[in-house]
Amino acid sequence: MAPVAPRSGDAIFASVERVNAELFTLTYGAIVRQLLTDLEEVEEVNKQLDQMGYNIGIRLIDEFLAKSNVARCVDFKETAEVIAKVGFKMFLGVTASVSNWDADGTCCSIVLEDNPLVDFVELPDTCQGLYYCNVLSGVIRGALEMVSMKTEVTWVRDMLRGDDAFELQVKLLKQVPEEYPYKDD
Ligand code: MYR
Repeated sequence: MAPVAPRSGDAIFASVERVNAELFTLTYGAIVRQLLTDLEEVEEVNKQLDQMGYNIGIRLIDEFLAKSNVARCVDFKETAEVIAKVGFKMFLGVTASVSNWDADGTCCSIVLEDNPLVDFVELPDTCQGLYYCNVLSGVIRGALEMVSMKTEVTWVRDMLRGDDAFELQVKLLKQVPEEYPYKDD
């Protein structure tokens, strides 16, 4: 029998629709708990979750583009809507809304009312400062980097910290021009 290779984080994340959602949520919780045990400092756990998300995002974008059939977005506003309405639906089973645009259309909020990652979660006082869902900010950052957008993604509101919603601020830092594999001569 062929050996069974362990599945990477991105594979687990991308196949959420095929696994029991509760198992997925509990598995994510177990990963966070283990990181808290191993790393001790919540700041380090935040960084690690973001990095894990980034590693997922840079792979997940291929699946997203292949399955969603979305056309190239005309601007960052359209990209944000696609993430909120198509991306979150595809990978988390919920939709989000986009708001709080700045004047030049390079910074907005993605607001989640419903977040399956936090079902069953209650943070103890020792976890003050933890961004439990930091994997999501990393996923968005990684996915957008693969379509030439450097972004900064930060949490503004977090229901686990007593806020009334989950809100991610997504800021476009740089749009790298696409490189084509051939030149017009
Ligand atoms: C384009 O090429 O212009 C389209 C870009 C769409 C980027 C969509 C990125 C999807 C990220 C999914 C995040 C899911 C979080 C759970």
